[in-house]
Amino acid sequence: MPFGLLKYGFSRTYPVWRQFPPRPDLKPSYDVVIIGGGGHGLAAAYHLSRYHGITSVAVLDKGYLGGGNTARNTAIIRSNYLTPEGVAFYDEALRLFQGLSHEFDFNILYSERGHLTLAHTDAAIRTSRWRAEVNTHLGVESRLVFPDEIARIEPTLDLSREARYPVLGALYHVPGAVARHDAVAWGYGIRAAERGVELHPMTEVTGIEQADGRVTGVVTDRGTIKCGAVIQAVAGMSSVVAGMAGFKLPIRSIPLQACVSQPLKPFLNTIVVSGSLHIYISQSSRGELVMGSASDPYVLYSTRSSLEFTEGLMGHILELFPFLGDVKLMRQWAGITDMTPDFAPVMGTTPLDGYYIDAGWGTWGFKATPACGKNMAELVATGKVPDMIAPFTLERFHKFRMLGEKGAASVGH
Ligand code: FAD
Ligand code: PYC
Repeated sequence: MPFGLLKYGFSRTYPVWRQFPPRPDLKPSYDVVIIGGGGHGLAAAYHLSRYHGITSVAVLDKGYLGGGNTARNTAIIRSNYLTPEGVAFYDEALRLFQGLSHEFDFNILYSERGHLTLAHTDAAIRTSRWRAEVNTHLGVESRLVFPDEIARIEPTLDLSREARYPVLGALYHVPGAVARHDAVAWGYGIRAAERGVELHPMTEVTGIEQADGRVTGVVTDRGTIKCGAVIQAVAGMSSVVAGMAGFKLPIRSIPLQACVSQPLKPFLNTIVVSGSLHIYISQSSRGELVMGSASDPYVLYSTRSSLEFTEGLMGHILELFPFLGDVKLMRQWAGITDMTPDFAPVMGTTPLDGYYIDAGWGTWGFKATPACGKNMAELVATGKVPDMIAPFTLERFHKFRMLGEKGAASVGH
């Protein structure tokens, strides 16, 4: 046993390992204030400080850092989207994810598994083929596979013709991956703080100050601070905070639930999704099955869990993996997801000068974290909208330039 562990075991007082530096007092002003200390807000702060030399930055979060949807997601990373704009953006994110442990010198447990979207109907085969072709055209490794090959990729999946919904084929996305979601927030936060960014958990933004059409400051429950620019990155609360800044978002906020089982010996190779059964499952590096299904069928600002969710989900999980009947469920939770009408995010400028939006991440924003942080920081630092995120502008809803990404949402959201 390592000596340090023994000493820790016999210690009367346990020193707490702090991921982040202690919260400082708020200064009267900053160049940039970031509202929301989830993965997105922290990634933007990191990119501002590391790649643009902007270190007068305060990240404000009403709770603890990384405690929102960053802590609640099922950590799926993929770029097998449907629209060319979506594929290019999520592929940039996936490539950044691949290098993130190295970038941080901190292990985010990035694990490439492959991602199988099962098709149980002719319509689902058609969408899979469409996605495979768009992906291949843009250099993303996705292809249509059929039961013989699926059996080799995922041998424990029930592929019998007698199943209630037999599997006809699947979209196989080789680079599909998972990562430790908390570690992503820790990595960005720690490395940003080392460069001078201030991290302010338990600091709620309650108002936005403006003059002559430009943002001038934010009101918080710890006082008012002035700033030159604001990035809003408050997944689940985007409409509420945008309302403080005086504009509306085309967003409905809907709970999404997930759960994990007791740990099992590794048996699941890939991330398995069924768009028709509306379920998905992967196995964490601790052996737990991480599972989820469709969004709750109502708009709600509450993170309660429901029995309807687990009953519906487990019924379908057992159709795909009947041998899991005796496995125990350990934990269940929910997050609030900000859904846009076209299932694509909103990134860019807003009607308020100097106030930038990073929203509409619904059920799909964890995988976007590195590319979102990079591009939002570039936007703030240069004042120019990077080409990569130009299609995701808020204006698209007024100009009828929707992106139509629903076919690539993993399940019915
Ligand atoms: P968050 O991590 O939610 O951070 C926003 C922060 O803003 C919060 O910490 C909150 O406290 C803070 N905040 C809110 N209001 C205020 C205020 N007034 N003042 C100060 N701070 C405020 N995406 C994927 O890509 N893959 C997945 O597998 C996946 N699975 C999911 C499963 C579930 C159950 C859920 C709920 C979501 C899932 N998502 C997934 C979506 C993903 O979790 C989110 O899109 C992503 O985490 C958003 O990151 P964020 O940093 O923008 O938000
Ligand atoms: O975007 O892949 C995804 C996803 C899976 C579950 C929730 N979101």
